[in-house]
Amino acid sequence: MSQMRLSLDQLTGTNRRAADILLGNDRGGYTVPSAKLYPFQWNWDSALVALGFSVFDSDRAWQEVESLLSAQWDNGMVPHIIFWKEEKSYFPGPEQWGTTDIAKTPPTSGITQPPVAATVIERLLAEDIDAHRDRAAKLLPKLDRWHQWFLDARDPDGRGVVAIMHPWESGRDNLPDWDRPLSFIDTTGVGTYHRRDTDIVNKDERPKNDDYDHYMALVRFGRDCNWNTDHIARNCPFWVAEPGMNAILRRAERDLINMATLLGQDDIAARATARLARLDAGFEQLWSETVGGYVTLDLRRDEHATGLTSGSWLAMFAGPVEPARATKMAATLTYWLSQVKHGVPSFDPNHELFDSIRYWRGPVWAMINWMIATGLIEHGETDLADRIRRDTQALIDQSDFREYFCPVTGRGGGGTDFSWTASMSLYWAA
Ligand code: 2M8
Repeated sequence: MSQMRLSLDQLTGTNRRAADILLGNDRGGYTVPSAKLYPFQWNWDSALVALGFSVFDSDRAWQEVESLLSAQWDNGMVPHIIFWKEEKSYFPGPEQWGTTDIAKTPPTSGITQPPVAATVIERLLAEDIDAHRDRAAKLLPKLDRWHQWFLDARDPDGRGVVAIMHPWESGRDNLPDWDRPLSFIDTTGVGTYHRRDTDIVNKDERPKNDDYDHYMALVRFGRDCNWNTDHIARNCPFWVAEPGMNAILRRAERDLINMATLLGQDDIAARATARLARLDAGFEQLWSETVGGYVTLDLRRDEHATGLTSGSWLAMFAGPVEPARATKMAATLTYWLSQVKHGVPSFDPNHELFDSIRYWRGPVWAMINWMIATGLIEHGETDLADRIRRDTQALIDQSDFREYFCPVTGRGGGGTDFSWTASMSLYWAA
């Protein structure tokens, strides 16, 4: 569809079906990622879904980001899940997060997710600056506070990279990068609980029970300190900086600067510029000469991960990568794509921990593909970007709008009628 503006009635075939998925997952001002598996509003899903809505209903696209940012905490954090309605089919729910005193109404989780919202809002604004100026102007201060929260809460020592305190914060839940940092966490106190996800989808496509024990230990850690960001930064047993989150934040700061400059919000532009300088410089710490790319850094141990992930390519989405490195990255990515039928796998297909169907340990995700392709185009790698776009649509054509896809066979995995897959098809890939 590639960003043409049409009315719903003008959409046909795959595009109409994608739009119908978004409308079917619309709960009135916010969209759930997938009706059964994820029945609430998720942070980066929502932002990315707004792009799909923007193809046929610009007002609804703005509502999506407005409802997301309306859940911002007083400290600036925009939570990763907003529990608008009571719904028992998802675990962990509001009781486990224990944020009712902090989040007010409705309850939310206690962590955040990659802040792709600014990048999305910049695109919504660019469609018609005069028409959308007032709506955007109201959101910029919220984005500014959220981005500032990242530096204050997740980089209090000023290293120039922001940490995640939970794998869920990265959005890439069971990436092999977390295995070693998680292995140091004591899970003896987590007790028994009932996972709901494996009631709905095949357990081979989900994180393992041992992963969930670690996830729950970290939720308990956050809840026990009432999500106190100082305590978390000093004591959380999981504290890693990863290229996906840091790249998306750097991109978000660039897009926030563009919008603030355009709308005359000079103080926001100045603050974002200062933050960006710190983040751009700090990102260098994620470069591993041994691995040959940007990798996760365990900040508690000052130790790089041993594999490249789909987040590594997001360095090109973040901003300019020096030509020699960009060329090397494009060559490695080309090699990855020669190893699988469809790209981009979420983890190095040659690494021993690659698992083609288990969630974030190998499968292809449409919205990551969009971000990677966007960065590639900005570095002149248009053929590679086009291959990724075509792969994305081929996967959807073969396996429908699934949560993610096996890079080897093209088989779909996880949830069905998935919002961000539909959004990416409609906005970009079809
Ligand atoms: C997945 O994560 C949630 C926890 O946040 C889960 O598995 O329960 C991830 O793919 C995440 O990136 C995504 O935002 C969420 C909803 O689609 O599902």
